[in-house]
Amino acid sequence: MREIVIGGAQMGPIQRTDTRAQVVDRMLALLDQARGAGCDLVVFPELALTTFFPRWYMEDPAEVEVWFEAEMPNAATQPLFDRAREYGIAISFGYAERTPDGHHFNTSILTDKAGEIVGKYRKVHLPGHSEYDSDRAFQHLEKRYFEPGDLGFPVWRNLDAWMGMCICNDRRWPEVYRVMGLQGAELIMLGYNTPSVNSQASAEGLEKRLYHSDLSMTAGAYQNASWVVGVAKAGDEDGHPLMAGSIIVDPNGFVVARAETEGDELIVHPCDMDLCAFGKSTIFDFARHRRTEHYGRITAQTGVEYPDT
Ligand code: ING
Repeated sequence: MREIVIGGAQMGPIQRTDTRAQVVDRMLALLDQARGAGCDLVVFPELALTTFFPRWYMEDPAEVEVWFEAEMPNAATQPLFDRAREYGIAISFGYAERTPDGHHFNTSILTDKAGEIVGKYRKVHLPGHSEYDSDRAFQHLEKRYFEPGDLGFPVWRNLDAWMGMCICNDRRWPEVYRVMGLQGAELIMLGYNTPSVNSQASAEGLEKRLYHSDLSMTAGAYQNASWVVGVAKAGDEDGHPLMAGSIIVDPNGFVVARAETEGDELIVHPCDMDLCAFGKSTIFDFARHRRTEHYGRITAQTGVEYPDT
């Protein structure tokens, strides 16, 4: 049995005026709680260090840059890496990355139990828009502030298991799980910042949004016989509600742990990586069952191309 006790460290709202130090203190408190719960790995949300700033329209590049980290670890986050190493807990968290050559990504990192970064992922699927949209009740400007990820969907060996990451909107795209599943992923971790209400003010309820979030992650888990951990940044950020709903999903697609609040909350589950073996050797034995000669459209096309009738 290759058991990894996984903690999903859901975070409540981060206000625009909150400092990195205030946020890291909250992450440290969740890490302390995780140690008490015997966690081996803790997953934090997308953009865990700041408010979800893509909701704000900014034109001045200097105003945008303050949301980004030029290096990782850095002074603000070093205490997190130090304590994770002290506890022997691997961590994953998301942040806004500015590269030395000036590129901007919505990024997440993964460490080993010694606090060393063993993996980095850059969000591929950027929802929303890049210019100010006056029709929206609030903006969603990830396409303005981030470039699409350029690292693909890598999988790493860590804690004696094959694991990968994605971020937020990525979780809605089946290709994301499958590309990692085709690398043997047994655990897929992700953070998200998902508004509770629709920016087009349609009557899309919170219940429907939570259902779609669950549906995306439970399907991805089942169809690739992998654990999936989805961790929210939730609550009211400067008047903009984000939904919670953090979950841990087993390789059969069952939700085995779920957050109950919209605040800082740790959910924990002992995840036996060997539970992936049955699905990977029967229904989803990719080598035995997939017929790739028929899948060409999935990478040949971006949008719909109707058949000639
Ligand atoms: N947020 C949202 C997400 O994919 C969204 C965007 C909200 C899409 C609601 C569809 C419905 O969860 C991010 N940050 O990707």
